[in-house]
Amino acid sequence: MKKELIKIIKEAAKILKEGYYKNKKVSFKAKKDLVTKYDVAVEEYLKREFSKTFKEFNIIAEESDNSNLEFNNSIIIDPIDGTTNFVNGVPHTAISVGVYKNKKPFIGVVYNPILDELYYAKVGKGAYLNGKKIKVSTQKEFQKALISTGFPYTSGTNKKDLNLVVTQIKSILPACQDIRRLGSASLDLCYVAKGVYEGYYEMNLKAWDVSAGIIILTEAGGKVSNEKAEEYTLFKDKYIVATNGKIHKKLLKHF
Ligand code: LIP
Repeated sequence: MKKELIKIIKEAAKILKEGYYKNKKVSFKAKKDLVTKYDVAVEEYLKREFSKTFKEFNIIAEESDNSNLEFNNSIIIDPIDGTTNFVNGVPHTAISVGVYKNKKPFIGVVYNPILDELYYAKVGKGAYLNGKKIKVSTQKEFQKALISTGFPYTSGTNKKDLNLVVTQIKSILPACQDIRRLGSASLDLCYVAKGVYEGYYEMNLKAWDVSAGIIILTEAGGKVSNEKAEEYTLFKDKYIVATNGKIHKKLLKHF
């Protein structure tokens, strides 16, 4: 499956890359939630090619109506993760594709065509960046940990969510080395996987933001949970907490 999957993703990425360097008309799904014709075009291409090639999977995708689809043998697509970056010319934007068999993780691919970085992992086989094995960092000290987060779209309209974001930063920032906000959940997870960040957390993400990244991070030796230290469940949990494993408990104390 690997070869065909990557071939299709790299082909779709040409649409993303072309759009990245153009002036774009932006539509708003919600106050902070953007979409462009490129999100739709990348998604349509992936859906068409995946459904021809991988007939045993249904396809759950960000810009589609998924209401009649059951999550089981599924390919979960975010055509452009980091759309705000894509629109504004910040080169942290990626296609994210998570493949699940019987709801269980199978393969994750995250491809940033601007930086030409392809992250790939198959369960049990390790995680790779452009073909080279990646591993999480070995840092155990929270004070030396670089943590990443994201701000949910709901923070523009929902006071409670905005307050939660602020409360967590107030608690975590003095305790760690520093905090980053890259703007693409799938890449944030890959950055923990390759040892750049020690940890990452965010609320209100959708399954397509993280379906691939959690496979890549787990295969790189990391740990993923919800804020209560329970297994993270796609389509259900409010928070994702993802780390190198060594600082997991220390990060969870701040929730
Ligand atoms: C985005 C995430 C980002 C998060 C945004 C949004 P999109 O995904 O990757 O980390 O902060 O709220 O969910 O909408 O660009 O695919």
